[in-house]
Amino acid sequence: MSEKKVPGVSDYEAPAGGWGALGAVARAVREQMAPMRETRALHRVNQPTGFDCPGCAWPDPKHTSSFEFCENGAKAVTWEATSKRTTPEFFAQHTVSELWTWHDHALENEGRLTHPMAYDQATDTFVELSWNEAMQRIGTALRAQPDPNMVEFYTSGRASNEAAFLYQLFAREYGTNNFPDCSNMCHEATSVGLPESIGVGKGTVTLEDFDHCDALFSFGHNPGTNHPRMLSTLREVSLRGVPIIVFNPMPERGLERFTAPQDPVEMLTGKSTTIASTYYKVKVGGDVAVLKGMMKYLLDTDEAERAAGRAGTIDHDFIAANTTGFDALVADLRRTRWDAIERKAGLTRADIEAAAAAYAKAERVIVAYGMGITQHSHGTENVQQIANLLLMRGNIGHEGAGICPVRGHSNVQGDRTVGITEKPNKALNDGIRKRFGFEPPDMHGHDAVEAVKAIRDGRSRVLLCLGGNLAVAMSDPAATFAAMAKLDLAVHIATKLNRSHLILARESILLPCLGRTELDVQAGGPQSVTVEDSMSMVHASAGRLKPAGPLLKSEPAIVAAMARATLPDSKVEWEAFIEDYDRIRDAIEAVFPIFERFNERVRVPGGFRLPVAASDGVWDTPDKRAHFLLARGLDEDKSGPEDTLTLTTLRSHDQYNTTIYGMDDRYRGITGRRDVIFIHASDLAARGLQHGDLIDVEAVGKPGTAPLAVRGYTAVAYPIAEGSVAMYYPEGNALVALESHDARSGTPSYKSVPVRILAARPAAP
Ligand SMILES: Nc1nc2c(c(=O)[nH]1)N[C@H]1C(S)=C(S)[C@@H](COP(=O)(O)OP(=O)(O)OC[C@H]3O[C@@H](n4cnc5c(=O)[nH]c(N)nc54)[C@H](O)[C@@H]3O)O[C@H]1N2
Ligand SMILES: Nc1nc2c(c(=O)[nH]1)N[C@H]1C(S)=C(S)[C@@H](COP(=O)(O)OP(=O)(O)OC[C@H]3O[C@@H](n4cnc5c(=O)[nH]c(N)nc54)[C@H](O)[C@@H]3O)O[C@H]1N2
Ligand SMILES: [Mo]
Repeated sequence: MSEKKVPGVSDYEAPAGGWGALGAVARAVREQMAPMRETRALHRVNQPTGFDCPGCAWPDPKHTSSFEFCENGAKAVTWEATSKRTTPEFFAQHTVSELWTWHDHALENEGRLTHPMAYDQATDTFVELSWNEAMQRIGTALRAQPDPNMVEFYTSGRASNEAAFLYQLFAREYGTNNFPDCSNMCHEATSVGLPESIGVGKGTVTLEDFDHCDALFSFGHNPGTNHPRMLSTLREVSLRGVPIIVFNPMPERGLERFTAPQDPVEMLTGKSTTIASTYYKVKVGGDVAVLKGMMKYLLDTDEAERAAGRAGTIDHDFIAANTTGFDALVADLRRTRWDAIERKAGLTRADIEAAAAAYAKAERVIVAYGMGITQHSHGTENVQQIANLLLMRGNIGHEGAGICPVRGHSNVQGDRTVGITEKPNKALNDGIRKRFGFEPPDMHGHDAVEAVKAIRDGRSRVLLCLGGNLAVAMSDPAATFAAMAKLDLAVHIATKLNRSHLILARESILLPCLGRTELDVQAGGPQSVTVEDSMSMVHASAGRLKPAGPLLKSEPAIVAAMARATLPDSKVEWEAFIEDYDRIRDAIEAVFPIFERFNERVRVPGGFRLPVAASDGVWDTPDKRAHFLLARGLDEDKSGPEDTLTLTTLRSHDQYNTTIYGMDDRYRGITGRRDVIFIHASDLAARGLQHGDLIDVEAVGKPGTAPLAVRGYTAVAYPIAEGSVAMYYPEGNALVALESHDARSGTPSYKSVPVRILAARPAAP
């Protein structure tokens, strides 16, 4: 970084984890919680009899005997279990017009919602109403819609299996498959790409596979911040001497070195474990080029090795026995030129070949990836090229090898498993028909981007949100906010106030719900819910804290109440379900046979794994084979003029998606601010700009239209890949057009926005 002093910008030299992490937890606890509540909450995270951490979807080690320390898990827990409250008195004191001017951090930092509230136009405030009245209003509005497809049922991935199952049941009995959900903005490229490749839209590895791999590749995810418990896994892999090869445009500290807070020696001596054995700063959007380059190397060396009478670098027996499409892939790779690969990847042929050689040397390889792969205009192709690379050496379907999409929200995978999908398959609809005796709709519904467009165009009039902050998470806030202001009814089931709640529909209702940490008592006694992690492990979660207020209801109970208010002749036994969630689980089992003996198996500590055929080398595709699939050429998506940079949007260390815990990003050396753009010194110099300069960022859009832009950001010279720039999410959404998404999966291109940067213009008079 340059010598010039810029407020809030410095170098962070320490490893990930360590005392810095412990200090951050102490701070989170101090700021949010009363001491008793905190200790009781933190010691129950991810314990067999405790609750599932709402922080991320990384699995728990088999035998969790001690509390696995995780800074960001602790922040997620303290944020939910806070002693602060957003009460009717608070709402009476602040008009919505005033709240709109607050920072996102300030809104949520008021604490937990305590009462059902509805917007009152006369006073421009939210005012209390009874649960009964709220439900009546919702039921009346839903019954008044001329077409059930004018209602959107949004889900954020924190919802439990039980809540999500009831929610999809309600929507389907009501008559729509409009299920926009956070997964559409997240791992949808995985859900669309992998079934075509290997017959299942989920990861194939288990946590135990990490004990057996002999090479590990990481593409586009930041475990130090977003799945910190993965650092313990990576550390063990590194300590076994296994190469960990990283492709990421940013130097992420958690992928570089880690001091394990559980390791007294590391903590007391200040030592750390090196994580990445090699770190390649690939250009933003350059992963397809890297993957193709690695596969090209395999082709070339395979021939040479065989010619020399040695074992080749490609597993032809596996390919012949298990796959189709290899010849087309070979032809595609032969056509792809190294100069195009190098330009697109921003890496040399020698670099890519070195990575490929490490891959070829290993017998059991895992590839882990995150949003750096999926959130691109070619996200599905990215995912499928990873599958190709693995299939070329038979690295899917046996111990120590496989593909590992690192999921986001703690139950985003489970929500999809239990029916949150806008494209139901026959088995799902048959299951519902058989168990419940109503006819579920076949027609495809809306995903997240389509839902916002439908609302914008007046084709949808009602938005129900089971958690989340859709307006802020979605691309192009100007367009999205304006769309949502046209709704007839917006209903938010939420724990905390956020900006989406403040975008007023003709009628806006907030319904406060219990969080993961809290006791959920129904007529049948205390209840537990279930979740599925990134590795298809399903286990129970039961909170123990006293609820944040006496009026809070559980998510399943709220969904059931909305259904009863809307569907007087419902065929579903809503009341019985809420008395005892075991009955919901029995119904899940009836609709989805993979949940056989659900209630029995989920009571075993640690839970059980849902079947993933590809983990056993069984390909659940129409022709029962795995498929090599092609990506477009590398020259086709040249975007914009010469001075174009590619912007990616990232999470800071102090946020959970749109929830901003604080304004610091410790590992990247940023303190007290988020209005920065990370850029390579050479890219600054080429534009006559300097570290610390105020700049404007303009998206390169359709010629002749006003560009999406953000103004007055501070340039931070940073060792990011040249030609790439990075900003924080959600601020960066102001540069992403609604139309800019993967054509195959609909995933917005949050991580490949062509932009231009300019010295800041003074604000218009
Ligand atoms: N504390 C915390 N935990 C979280 C979340 C959170 O916000 N905070 N969010 C949760 C959710 S919903 C999700 S989906 C996950 C997200 O977890 P990640 O997938 O780690 O999410 P991002 O912060 O978006 O980081 C993406 C990483 O990809 C890199 N990257 C960006 N563009 C590219 C590219 O083109 N190629 C490559 N190879 N790399 C690239 C970035 O430098 C960054 O390191 O985390 C979950 N866990
Ligand atoms: N530019 C850019 N945009 C992105 C991304 C990116 O990387 N870059 N990432 C995308 C990704 S991966 C995702 S997953 C989406 C996230 O999109 P969402 O899932 O919609 O957003 P969150 O910020 O996770 O939602 C936070 C809100 O959830 C509510 N909440 C918290 N806990 C609970 C609970 O237990 N129950 C209920 N009912 N409500 C609760 C609170 O009110 C809180 O304000 O954003 C996407 N948007
Ligand atoms: Mo996500």
